[in-house]
Amino acid sequence: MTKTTLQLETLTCPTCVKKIEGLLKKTPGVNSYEVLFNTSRVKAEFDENVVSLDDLRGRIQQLGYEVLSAK
Ligand SMILES: [Cu+2]
Repeated sequence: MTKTTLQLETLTCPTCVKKIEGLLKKTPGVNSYEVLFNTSRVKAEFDENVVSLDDLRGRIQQLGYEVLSAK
């Protein structure tokens, strides 16, 4: 299991959090996740054999949120 923290562009309302949570929930390989509204960060634990960090970034960006950095 791999852990990552993604820094997103500033989330402007709680609906953004719900949308991102919904996306992560249905993404195969994502074991657990937390979307932090105050810091606009996503913490996730995922299985690299199923989904890559690039894939996660891409999915969030496709949803309409810029991913500024990932570590
Ligand atoms: Cu919003």
